[in-house]
Amino acid sequence: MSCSILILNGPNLNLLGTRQPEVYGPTTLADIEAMCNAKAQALGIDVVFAQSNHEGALVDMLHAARGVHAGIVLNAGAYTHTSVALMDAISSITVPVIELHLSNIHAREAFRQTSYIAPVAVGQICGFGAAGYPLAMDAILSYIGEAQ
Ligand code: CA2
Repeated sequence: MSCSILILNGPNLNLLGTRQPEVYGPTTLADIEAMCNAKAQALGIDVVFAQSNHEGALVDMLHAARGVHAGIVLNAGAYTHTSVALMDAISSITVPVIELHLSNIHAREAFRQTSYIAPVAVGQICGFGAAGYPLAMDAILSYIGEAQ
């Protein structure tokens, strides 16, 4: 059976490329999805790309990943800095999660330097803009032993 990974995006990331390109870059989420699909095809793996502005919907998608996806790349957006619910959801599934951010959250406002995701993630990639997505795919595949 082919390996499948979930790439999950949180609030406001649907607006990427439309505002604040100096912070988040000019690339749209659709561009990033196409990049991830092309990489998955080249690697011979399956990828599901999703986005929601709703915390509970993100929790539901994390739960639904059990038994379906071998790993998850999660850009939880601003919920990174607030959501005990997402932290508990990651803790309650056995699917490994890589935390991802476009920007370097450690070089920004103090409130962005706290992550509820980091303590329950395998690791974190941030500060590389859209290029972080394929990097995070490599990271989760390496972690689960599917690196090619
Ligand atoms: O750097 C990241 O990837 C973030 O997860 C992006 C979140 C931010 O709250 C996190 O601290 C870091 C915000 C995403 C907002 O995306 C926008 C896209 C276009 C215009 C405005 C915001």
